[in-house]
Amino acid sequence: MPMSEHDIEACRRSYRQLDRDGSGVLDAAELKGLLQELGNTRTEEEVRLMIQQVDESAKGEINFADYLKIVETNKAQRYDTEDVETFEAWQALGGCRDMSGRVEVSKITGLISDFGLCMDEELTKVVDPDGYISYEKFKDLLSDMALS
Ligand SMILES: [Ca+2]
Repeated sequence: MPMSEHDIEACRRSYRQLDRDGSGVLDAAELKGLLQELGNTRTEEEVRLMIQQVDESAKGEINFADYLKIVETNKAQRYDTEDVETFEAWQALGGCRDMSGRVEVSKITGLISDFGLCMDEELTKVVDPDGYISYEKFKDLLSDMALS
C-alpha cells in the first residue's frame, strides 16, 4: 500500500530527528534508534543487513528514500509498547513474527483458562468458522480480557 502524504510528512519529521549529526543520511547507529522507537529490538547485525537491503549506494548509510522503504517494510510489524505483550503472547501461541497467518483457537482457549477466565462468548465472535483467529482479532480479544 503506498504511503499517504501525511505518512511521508511524519517520516520526514522523524528522519530529521534521527539524523542526530545532521549529515542528511542515517548511519547504523542512528537507524537503530528508529527501530527501538518502533518497538523492535534488533541486533547490530540485523540493522546492518536491513541497511544493505535498501542501501543502493552501499555506503552503509541510508538516505530519506531508503528510510521510507524501511518504514514501509516495517509498517506491518509496527506495534506500540502496549502491544508488546499481545505480540509476545501471539508468538508464544505459534503465531508468525510478522503477525500474518492465524492461530488455532484451541491454543487460545488454553491461554484463557490460564488466566482463569471464561471467554466463550467473546471467542465465538472473533474466531473464523474454521477455528482459527487472526492477529487483529486476537489483539481485540486480549484487550477485552484486560478490561474485564
Ligand atoms: Ca547522520
